[in-house]
Amino acid sequence: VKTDTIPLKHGAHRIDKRTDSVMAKWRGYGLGQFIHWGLYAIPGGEWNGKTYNGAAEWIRSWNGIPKSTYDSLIYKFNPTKFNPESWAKTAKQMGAKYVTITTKHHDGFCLWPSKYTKYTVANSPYKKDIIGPLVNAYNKEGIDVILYFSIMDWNQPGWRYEIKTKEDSIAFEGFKKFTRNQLLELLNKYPTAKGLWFDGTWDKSWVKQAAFADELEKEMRALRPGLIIGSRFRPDDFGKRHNDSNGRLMGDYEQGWERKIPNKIEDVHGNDWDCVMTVPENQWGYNKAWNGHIKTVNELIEMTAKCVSLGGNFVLNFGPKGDGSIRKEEIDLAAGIGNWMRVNNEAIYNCQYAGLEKQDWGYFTGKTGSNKVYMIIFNVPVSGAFRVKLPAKTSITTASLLEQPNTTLKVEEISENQYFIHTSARADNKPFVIVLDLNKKA
Ligand code: FHN
Repeated sequence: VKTDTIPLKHGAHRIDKRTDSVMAKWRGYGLGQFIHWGLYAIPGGEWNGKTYNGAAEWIRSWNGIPKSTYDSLIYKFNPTKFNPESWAKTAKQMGAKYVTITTKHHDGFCLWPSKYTKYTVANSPYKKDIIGPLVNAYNKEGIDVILYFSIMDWNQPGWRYEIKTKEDSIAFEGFKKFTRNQLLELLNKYPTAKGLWFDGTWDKSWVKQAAFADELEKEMRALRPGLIIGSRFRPDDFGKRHNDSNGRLMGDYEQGWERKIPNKIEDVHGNDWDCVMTVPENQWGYNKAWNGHIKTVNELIEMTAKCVSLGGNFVLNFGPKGDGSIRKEEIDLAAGIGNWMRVNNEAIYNCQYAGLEKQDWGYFTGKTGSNKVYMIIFNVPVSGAFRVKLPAKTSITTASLLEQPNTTLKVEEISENQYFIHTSARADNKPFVIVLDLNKKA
């Protein structure tokens, strides 16, 4: 048991994981969808014929673009092909159990008609709310919604990166009020949202707001009991983020796994976590160019399996186009992942770390309170035999393929608690799942 050595007024609120049903459901999602959509989708990484190689949603910060010119993209926001039902169907088809949607990214443009700024959909040619119809469409498909919200807001006059003068301080106090108003507005407007996914909280100005952020977090949780908030929201008394100065996680889950996945269970320190991943190297908003390596269906399934095997959720990002349609590459990936998920989702949904030693063929997942463990296979040994090591007093009752539950696979005990599972050669080159029924002797 860790003891806290540094007295904190605004440190972690809890020592262990949440045990309530909302969080248990979150833990069982396994696979999610992220959506980055906003004005940046209109230029799509290109400005006056020049390609911007950085992340498309950051194009406003590119020196070549006057800020006011970027901000006037609001007058071009008219996504005539936006169809929330078809977005939700794509996510459903992929097998996503939750979606995280950018209500406001760093540029400050709000996809809902916020009362607190003019920089919203309401003042675009489109005029209508985007978030409400999306929440309804996803909920209708049985998909939970988490609202992404960037604290950093390039459009707000009160936003500061650092507070250096009295004027900065006055401006930033106004900005804090605005932020609180917007967050309470979102929670009141979209009451079925399960949580908030914060971003843009790394600047010197915000990391000094421990008391304000702590109070606001408590207020939001009181308004929406069960609300899920990750570790990117508030700093502690000393400006530490994610983990407080005593090393305890601040928030319901670790939000540090962006475009990277832990390698072993020790890396996650017993926390809940999600991994958010882009399809190319680092593009969240729509970028026409999509340079470099584009992840394949099999890679993304492997990432999903790896995350679940280490107790996390895998969240795949989509960057819809400015007209509201989703690019073909993303539709195809969703379909490909979905084809696999339809057959094998038992090894992903409500699954966790199985407590077994990792082997070279892939990843173990398991369900709490079940005797079954799943071997998600990505590398087939030339011998066709898959090694399994079990803890003492545990043996294998049966082994079968998840896709063909009636076939029994040969289990060979090679030494105490070590086995080979034998399969016949496979015609395709797709990941597959072996189910082990274990016998745990008392
Ligand atoms: O700067 C953003 C980036 O554009 C994107 O939204 C990602 C998603 O996790 N978050 C920030 C970088 O951490």
